[in-house]
Amino acid sequence: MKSVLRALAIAALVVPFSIHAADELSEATVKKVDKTAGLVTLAHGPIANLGMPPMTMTFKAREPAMLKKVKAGDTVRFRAEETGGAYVVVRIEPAK
Ligand SMILES: [Cu+2]
Repeated sequence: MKSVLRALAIAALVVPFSIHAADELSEATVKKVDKTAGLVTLAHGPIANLGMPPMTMTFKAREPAMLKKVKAGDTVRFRAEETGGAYVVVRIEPAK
């Protein structure tokens, strides 16, 4: 019984954090867009949800059509997730 209460207490703490983390966006400057291959190279700031420090790297877009609204030189906000060992951009938008 004690362990059940403990599990519930942990869930109560973790769930709101997870909901917030799912919305978290990182910032980047677009270096290169390859719409055909569905790849985008970003000079990105820290990515908290992946524990990744700032760097320049190439991501796969979840859908190549996502890349129509961004171009090299743009400042963007994006969400990347690790899927099957690859880093995939699941959301990307020009920063306002
Ligand atoms: Cu990176």
